[in-house]
Amino acid sequence: MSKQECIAMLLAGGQGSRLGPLTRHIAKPAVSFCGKYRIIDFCLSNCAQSGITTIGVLTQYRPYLLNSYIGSGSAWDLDDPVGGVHILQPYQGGNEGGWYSGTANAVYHNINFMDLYDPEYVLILSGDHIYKMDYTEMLNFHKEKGAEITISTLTVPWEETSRFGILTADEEGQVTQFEEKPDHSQSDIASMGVYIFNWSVLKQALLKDHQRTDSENDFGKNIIPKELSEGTRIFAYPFHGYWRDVGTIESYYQANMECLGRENAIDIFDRSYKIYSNEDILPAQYIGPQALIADSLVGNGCTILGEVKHSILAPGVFIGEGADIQDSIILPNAKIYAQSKIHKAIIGEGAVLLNGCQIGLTPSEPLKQDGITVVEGNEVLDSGSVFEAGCNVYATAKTTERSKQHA
Ligand code: ADQ
Ligand code: ADP
Repeated sequence: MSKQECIAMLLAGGQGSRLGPLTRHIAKPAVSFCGKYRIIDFCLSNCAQSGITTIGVLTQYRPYLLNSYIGSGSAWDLDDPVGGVHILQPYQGGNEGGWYSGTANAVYHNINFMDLYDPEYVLILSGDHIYKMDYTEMLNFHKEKGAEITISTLTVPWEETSRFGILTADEEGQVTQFEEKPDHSQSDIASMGVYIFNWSVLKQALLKDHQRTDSENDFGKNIIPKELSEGTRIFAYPFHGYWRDVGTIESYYQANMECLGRENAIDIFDRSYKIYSNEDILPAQYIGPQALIADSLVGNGCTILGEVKHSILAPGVFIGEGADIQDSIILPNAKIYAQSKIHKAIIGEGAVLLNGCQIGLTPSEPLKQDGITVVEGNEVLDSGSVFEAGCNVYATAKTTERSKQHA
């Protein structure tokens, strides 16, 4: 295998428990985004634009759709004959293998894969981030600083610091302090969870971490603080563009909706930096004679007979006559039949809502989840089903019935 200067390891395998009903059937990075993409498209497109064509995708949870979606990687121009995109699933057997316990453990289990390419640098990425970033600029920064580890950073609102790894750096950009998700933060500079490591430093760090019985084998909780305490040269690379971690229902909903506002959103219309996707080939949208559509993004293969306002419809969605969709995200191939009303909701991939369903219209008491109602993928809701605002439909009565029958 020939040597590569920089390869990427993409953490795509977490269970995504915070996205709840949307990831019941699909791994988080394969969840649809913005009427056209799947979340992983952003990282894969960034790699392609940065000339990084060897990527290990670390996945363990419901990998089938992710596997078939990534395919050969050709959609992102990543079907490199030397490198390419490789899906690395955990394996059982011998003393090694088993489920990945934490982010660092997932990378540890693939040391052999990285050794095959003998890289100078390894870029660690998360599969649930929406952003456009040329990683070559970060790599140049890493080289100029003589860093051993570089963390990509941005400034976050003070009230959100407890969601991130928070750091302080000196005038040169060298990291002096790092704390994972602190209760009380002294700084508003956050780690994006995007790291460049010198391969020799990463390998040693992973081997040492694996020996520690008190480690959770996580980059933010264990590897970075430990390396900092041992004097490793860690630098903070300041990123200034749009970046969102869409790992929760609220952040996922918000990042989608920001695309409608167009300001303070990812610029999906910028043709000089394209986001590629491996969408199915579908026919053009059909807009019926009574349909009304405003302030919305509508994917290919949709049929719209009713009204759609300030919403995002992914490919293959059906909206029946007299249906009314507002402030909502309808994921691929969901079918909303006649006279159904949907406000501020996310309807999961392949869900079917029969005639006259009402989702998110009646306020719940007290209002939950910022009022976002979620219907699980592949769920079939009977005619006239009513779900109050903020209701997370993890399992409807029907699913419970079905699972009882199978038990
Ligand atoms: P978190 O986002 O909380 O913090 P976490 O969700 O644990 O980190 O994992 C990051 C990525 O790795 C996610 O894409 C997740 O799906 C994936 N992942 C998790 N466990 C995995 C496993 N066992 N195998 C494969 N993939 C796995 C991190 C950093 C913070 C930083 C934030 C920025 O720890 O310091 O501020 O990211 O969002
Ligand atoms: P969230 O942050 O939404 O809870 P993550 O993507 O961070 O989701 O993953 C949650 C956790 O679930 C991770 O720590 C991961 O290691 C664990 N996990 C994912 N898949 C499995 C699995 N198949 N078996 C055991 N644990 C898993």
